[in-house]
Amino acid sequence: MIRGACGHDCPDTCAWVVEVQDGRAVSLGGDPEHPFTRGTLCAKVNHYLERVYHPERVLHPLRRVGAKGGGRFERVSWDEALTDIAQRWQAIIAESGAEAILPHSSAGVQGLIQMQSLDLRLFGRIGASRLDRAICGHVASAGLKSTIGVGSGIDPEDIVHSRFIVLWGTNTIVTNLHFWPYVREARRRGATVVVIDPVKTRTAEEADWHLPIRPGTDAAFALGVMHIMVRDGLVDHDYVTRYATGYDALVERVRRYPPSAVASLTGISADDIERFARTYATTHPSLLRPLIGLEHHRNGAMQFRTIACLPVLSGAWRHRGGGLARSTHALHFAALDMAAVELPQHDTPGVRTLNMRDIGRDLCDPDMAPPVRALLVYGANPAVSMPNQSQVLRGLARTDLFTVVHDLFVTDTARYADYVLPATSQIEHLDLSPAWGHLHLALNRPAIAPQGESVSNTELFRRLAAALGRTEPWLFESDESMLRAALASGHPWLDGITYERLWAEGHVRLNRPDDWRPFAEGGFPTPSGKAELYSDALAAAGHDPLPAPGDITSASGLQLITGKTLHFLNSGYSHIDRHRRRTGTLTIDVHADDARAHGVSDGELVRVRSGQGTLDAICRVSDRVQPGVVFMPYGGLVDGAGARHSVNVLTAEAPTDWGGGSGLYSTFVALEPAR
Ligand SMILES: Nc1nc2c(c(=O)[nH]1)N[C@H]1C(S)=C(S)[C@@H](COP(=O)(O)OP(=O)(O)OC[C@H]3O[C@@H](n4cnc5c(=O)[nH]c(N)nc54)[C@H](O)[C@@H]3O)O[C@H]1N2
Ligand SMILES: Nc1nc2c(c(=O)[nH]1)N[C@H]1C(S)=C(S)[C@@H](COP(=O)(O)OP(=O)(O)OC[C@H]3O[C@@H](n4cnc5c(=O)[nH]c(N)nc54)[C@H](O)[C@@H]3O)O[C@H]1N2
Ligand SMILES: [Mo]
Repeated sequence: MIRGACGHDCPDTCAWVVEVQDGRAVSLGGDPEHPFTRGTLCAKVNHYLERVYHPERVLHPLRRVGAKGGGRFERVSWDEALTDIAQRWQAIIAESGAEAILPHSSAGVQGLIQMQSLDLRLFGRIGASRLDRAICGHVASAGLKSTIGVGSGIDPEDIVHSRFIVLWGTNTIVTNLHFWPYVREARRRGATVVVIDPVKTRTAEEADWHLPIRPGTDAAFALGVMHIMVRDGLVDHDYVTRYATGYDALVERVRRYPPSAVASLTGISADDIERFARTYATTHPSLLRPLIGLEHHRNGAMQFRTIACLPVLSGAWRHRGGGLARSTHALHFAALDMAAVELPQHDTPGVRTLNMRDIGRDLCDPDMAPPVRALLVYGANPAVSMPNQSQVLRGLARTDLFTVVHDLFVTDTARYADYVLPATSQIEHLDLSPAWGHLHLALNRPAIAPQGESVSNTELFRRLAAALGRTEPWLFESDESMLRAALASGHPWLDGITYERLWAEGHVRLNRPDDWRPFAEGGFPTPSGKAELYSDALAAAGHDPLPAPGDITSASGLQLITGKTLHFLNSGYSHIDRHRRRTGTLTIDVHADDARAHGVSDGELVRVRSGQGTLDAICRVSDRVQPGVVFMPYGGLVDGAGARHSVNVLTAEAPTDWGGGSGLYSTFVALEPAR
């Protein structure tokens, strides 16, 4: 039995145990001793070994034969591949400078060193373009930071102490399944669970109260709630006076948002806004639990900034289980010594940063100086996951672009690669697994040898460094040595949590104090040290210094939400038959009124048209969506015409207000019968 942890981009970071016989993994199951995993995995990872031993897995370096996008490759040796890659890169560096090389990576493998260590060192050293990995979480963090100084909050496990829980733009049962038992436990102890989501998700169906809000209007809703709290004397003035700045200015601002006005913005009735505000402000502990849904809007950061004012006004932070609970990543990374892992002191200064969201635009920009001439994609599948898919594919199809993809499968992106290099699965490499949904730190031990000629991300970068003729010893540091360095931070939350202990026990919870209430007595890590209801920093950056509805996109058409699905992990698993069969052809959920207005009916193939592109999908007339909103599953799916398409054909780069993200859900579409 070998202990490890799931490496997928998911808040749960489950711990697992792998049984190996004769070098082959024969079973993989949830670790019953892990408090969060509780011995169960999920619809995807229950079949992880099918992924490991999948016949379509890339096991050797491949070189393209035929046209880009055709997906035809021949096997080559590692030596051939590395020699050619190094020569091509060196020629590009000589002609255009190292910024012409763009590494594009995401959280495809979510672990400490496989996600960001030797890659950052190598590319920082040679001065390649830097990547702003801002598609997920950055906007939420940036928005929350403007108000409370952090993007995290309380330990999510403390939700069991809460009595009023708001799952705000998160589909817990689908995307954060292992958190649901905690929600249920809180409910058993008497908590009310509210879901605020434009879509009646599985989570919304399970809630005590579902508020089907109009997309992108959550900040307006929060302003309405604060209006009532101020009006009815439901503000914790003692807390606000001691620990917040800008209250008087906020009071002026929220006067403009009486329930009637907010009702017409949000689609939530004035009565429901009144009831929510009263219950929220008078029930303690009360907890807001947002994840990502709110950030994929043009006004994403302002949405987070504004809802973060609620627990300040209510004083919810005083109570155990009160306040706000979002990603715990920042808590893990604050404890671990990341500088020792990334060695930023060796970075080439003054190098440009390109936002991952703009990959299509950047690859197609003839005026970019220097142009992107080489692309290395690892732990990401931008052909599916980034906005404006048609433009991304046009960029990837450029014959003068040299593309290398490191992955376990020939992904939609890899089909355009000059070289595809084989990556190890999570049971074949070593890593430390900080989680963004809880405070348990796990060590992922390799259970089997790398399959075929696959290599881990860290080994790939050691090989690339050697092929490029680099000799700095820190470009070749071993995995174990980097993990030990990260653990040796001296941070009190890591006291007694050693490599040896993790090796033996598999996972340990960070030493957060018992009854940890980070902001019970203020201490917000903002410039002023207080919760900033008015923000000078935002004013200086040219934003509204006060909470506001933000730019509520109101184009004509139906607003398209493209959310996560049960059987896929972003684009992952979409090529595996078991999962593909479950989800099948691309669908679009449409309210009956909209179906009638657009002349489309249930089960019919419809053409979905946005400003960016067109896609065919099967119409599902459904009361899961409200009038004016449609829902399509995100992932690599087969469209109505049998072609593989991403819903990102329909989305635009649409930069968020701040935080560098993309308003993926600020997309508007029209429908018509496809034939
Ligand atoms: N099964 C599965 N689990 C996953 C993933 C997966 O692909 N599959 N992906 C993982 C990743 S990368 C992430 S980031 C997390 C994301 O986890 P979540 O944030 O829970 O997931 P999303 O689907 O991005 O959005 C959540 C909800 O926000 C709602 N929403 C959209 N716009 C608005 C709005 O304006 N206001 C409100 N109130 N709600 C809105 C959507 O309808 C959706 O139900 O899930 C992770 N877990
Ligand atoms: N329309 C729409 N678009 C979205 C979203 C949405 O809700 N709607 N969600 C956004 C969000 S929140 C996110 S996080 C992004 C996700 O965007 P991506 O991260 O680009 O998407 P994934 O499909 O998770 O791609 C990860 C890839 O990493 C590979 N991989 C796994 N392990 C390893 C490894 O050890 N090494 C290497 N080299 N590769 C590995 C997997 O096989 C997979 O192909 O998508 C964003 N795009
Ligand atoms: Mo994400």
